[in-house]
Amino acid sequence: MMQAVELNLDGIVGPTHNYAGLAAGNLASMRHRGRKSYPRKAALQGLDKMRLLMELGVPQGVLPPHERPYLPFLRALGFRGSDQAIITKAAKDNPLMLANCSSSSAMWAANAATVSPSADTLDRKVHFTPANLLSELHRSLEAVVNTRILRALFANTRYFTVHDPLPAAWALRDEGAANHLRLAASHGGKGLEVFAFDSGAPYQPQEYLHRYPARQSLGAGIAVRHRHLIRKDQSLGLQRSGQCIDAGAFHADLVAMGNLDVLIYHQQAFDRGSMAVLRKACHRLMGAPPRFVEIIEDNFSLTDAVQTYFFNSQLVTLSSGAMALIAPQECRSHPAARAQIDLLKQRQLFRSVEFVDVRQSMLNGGGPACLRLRVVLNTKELAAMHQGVLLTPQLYGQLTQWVQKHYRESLAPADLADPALLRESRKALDELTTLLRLGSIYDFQL
Ligand code: SUG
Repeated sequence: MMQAVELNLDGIVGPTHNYAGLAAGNLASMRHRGRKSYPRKAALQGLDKMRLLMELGVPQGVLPPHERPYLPFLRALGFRGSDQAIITKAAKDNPLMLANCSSSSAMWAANAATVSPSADTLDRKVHFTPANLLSELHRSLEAVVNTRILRALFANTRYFTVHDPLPAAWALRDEGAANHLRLAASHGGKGLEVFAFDSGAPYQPQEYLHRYPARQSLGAGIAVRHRHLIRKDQSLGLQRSGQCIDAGAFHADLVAMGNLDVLIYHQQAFDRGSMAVLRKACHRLMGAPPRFVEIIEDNFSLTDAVQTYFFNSQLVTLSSGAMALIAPQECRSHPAARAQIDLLKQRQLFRSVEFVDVRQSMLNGGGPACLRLRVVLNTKELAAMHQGVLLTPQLYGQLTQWVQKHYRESLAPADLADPALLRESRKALDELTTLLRLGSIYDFQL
């Protein structure tokens, strides 16, 4: 068995970070609609979290933001003329569509793709399926560029396969790693890949049963398992409860967190029968009982979970082998969340706790774990990927300077109508691709 590590790739917050309230079923996004945003602060908060991980010895990398506003989308809707004319016209005639193509939502990298490490796949390659993100219009625009970026980062076909996103069909709607868990005795060992899904029957649109959209289909998990060549005994589907969706937990990573043999989940997160099957399957695969912790509603309610994003903490393995919990600062001052953290620490599920301030992202419903894509890589694979995105103290310094130079301090919803924002963003992103040695990845560069 090869030594492997978990690389965390965080999405850099984009220059157009704003609160347009676009995500149905995401309570924070809906609640903060129309608020003034602080793109510079948001990007620096994200970079500081990455630096913390790097300093803790966890391999850390970055994913570049996407080009926003995304003019190819507005052109596809029939807008004609110069870029400037299109933005002015869209702001007047269809501000909702302008908002949709101006969101910086690609920052939530946990939704960028589903990743299967080589220890789980029959051809021993690392497989990626970029998510089609079909449930929310603004997010569906990310799939094409995510595919391009992942292909630039993981270009070596000897080690990596970056698939196309699943066909853009409702029955195959896919939100990536936010609904994917991997349990294993070690990163390099065989893992059990768990595909959480929201609807009931395989290809039936049962989302109408819920108040909010059910964003992950069962069909997506089945297809990803097949295309990633995951061994039969190494995968499992896990149905999420409708209660979660209605309480505003729109992804599995808002009600469960896992790392290696540890899984901490809310009592109402999943179907009970499936949890028993999962526990057995883990035990069989690892040869020892996994460490599962169920947090019961009476001690910590689903409402608390959605309010604090406790389950959206990052549970990571440090170089010492011990685990650390990277929790949103909102948990520090919340008595019930704090009590859970103290209890779990006492039970030695992790050795240390770090609270991070990602408030700007949280106001749009994205906590620490939403901002990162986990990629388990062995030594050879890590060396074979594009090195320019791996965070070093030097790159951290360059990126903070780059943000200071290009990002606006604040953005009000009306500012999306300003064509200068497009010019500023393109200039920033163009410089970023040079900084990260990425070549041309944006439409405006092609
Ligand atoms: O898809 N918010 C994101 C938050 C994603 C959180 N990710 C995970 N749980 N892994 C979403 O709901 C709000 C965007 C806006 O209005 O611009 C938004 O898209």
